[in-house]
Amino acid sequence: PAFAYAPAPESRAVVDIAPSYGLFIDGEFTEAADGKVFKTVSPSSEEVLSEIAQAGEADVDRAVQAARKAFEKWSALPGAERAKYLFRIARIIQERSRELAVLETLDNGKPIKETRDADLPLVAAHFFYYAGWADKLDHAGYGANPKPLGVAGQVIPWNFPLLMLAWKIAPALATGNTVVLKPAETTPLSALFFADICRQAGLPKGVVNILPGYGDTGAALIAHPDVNKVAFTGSTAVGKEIARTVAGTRKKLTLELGGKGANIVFDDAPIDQAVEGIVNGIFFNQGQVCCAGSRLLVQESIQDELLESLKRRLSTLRLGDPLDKNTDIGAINSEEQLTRITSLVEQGEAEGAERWSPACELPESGYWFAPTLFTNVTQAHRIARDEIFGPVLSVLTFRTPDEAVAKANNTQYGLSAGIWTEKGSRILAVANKLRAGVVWSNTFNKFDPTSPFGGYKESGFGREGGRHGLEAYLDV
Ligand code: TXE
Repeated sequence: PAFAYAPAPESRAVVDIAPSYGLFIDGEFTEAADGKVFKTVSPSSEEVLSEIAQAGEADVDRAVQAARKAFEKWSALPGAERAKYLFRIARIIQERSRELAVLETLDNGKPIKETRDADLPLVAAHFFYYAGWADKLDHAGYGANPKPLGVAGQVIPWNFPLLMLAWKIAPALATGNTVVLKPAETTPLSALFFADICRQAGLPKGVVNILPGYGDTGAALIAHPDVNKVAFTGSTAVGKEIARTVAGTRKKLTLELGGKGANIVFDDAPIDQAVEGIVNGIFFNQGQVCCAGSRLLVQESIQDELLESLKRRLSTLRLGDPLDKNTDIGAINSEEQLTRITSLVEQGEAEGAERWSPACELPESGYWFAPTLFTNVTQAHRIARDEIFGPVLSVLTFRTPDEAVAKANNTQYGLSAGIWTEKGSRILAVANKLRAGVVWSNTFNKFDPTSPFGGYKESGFGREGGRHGLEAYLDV
């Protein structure tokens, strides 16, 4: 059975976390104008990691002015010069990746296996990839000499703190924009370490500014009149609020919001491979993934066999100390998120779905949720409609490919989907009918900087990654 591990203090020593951090404005760490601070805690132990300066309106203004000033010179640099800085940043990220992986695991709660093997390599890859574009913008398909927009105001969530930063900052800098970024309140540390990396790379002052804070800091940033471009990843509710604020201004906007991805398993799928994909699809990062495969659509004839294999596999998952290399399931990022997950799961039970979890001992301190499977789910159930953003899988069945497509598309969201079948023709036929920004076949949760990512419907608009990711930061 899954069980809790003892802490692994030796890896904790890899990273030196200061007792307090300032805001990063114009190349310097500084206190907030009003002196406000907040604490960031480790969700796996509830240990206070550090005290962080909390940016208010005056700080937002200072940071935007710094970015505006820096824009003049930064945007005028030849692309090849901007590329040098981005390559340098990418290499420092690689050099410091052990430290950054431990830091991210401490602040976010996700397993070190993931930060080490997924988050950090992808963060570096995004900087390398966009560094490569900086001197080739004339060849990006937008005509000669496309222009940067100016100051980008970027607000990111806590589920992939450093990776979301990379998705936002790398294309912005490559195209000649400058940045003011607000990390999520529960995970400010890796963004502040990134600020240090910018200094180490000799990035000109003001090109990147980091403003930790809560939602009001983010709201002040996107409303600032000198911000030219707003990029947001987070909840659909806040995304809509931001769209309202930006409406009627000349700011460009991209939104990457929630999802309710369907993982569709046909009766000819390789079952063992599908089970691994299903587990990865919903338990990677404790299911706190916008493109998670949170709905399993299984063809009725193989339901029993698949569920039996899936339950057997879930019983081998190890939940516990995220710094332990063998841990599969780490902590939920915050008490609020744990409450949200718990409440939706309770509603699932109240609505009549059948709940199952493997035998699992949860650590006493920290925020934890056992891997959970719901069967007897109908499309009307809230657990089949709402984004849970936790390690909770809702299982539905279908009989025909058309029914699978109809059910997969029966959602307000449209971010991701997966198809499991040995038939290539079916992959193409089904994928073309799915209203989702990314469709994986016989795999799930695979990311690559060369590939655009983004949503249909209430999952947002605009694309990040790939050549398309440049477009969001250019006047073409
Ligand atoms: O998101 P918020 P929360 C979904 C997921 C989760 C739910 C709530 O379903 O359960 O959202 O998570 C900043 N103006 N996703 O409450 O509030 C905030 O400080 C400007 C999916 O954490 O949207 C943080 O930096 N900014 C998502 C960021 O927005 C504001 C990832 C995200 O927080 C703001 C996260 C405002 N008015 C949650 N209010 C995904 N697409 O991956 C808050 N913020």
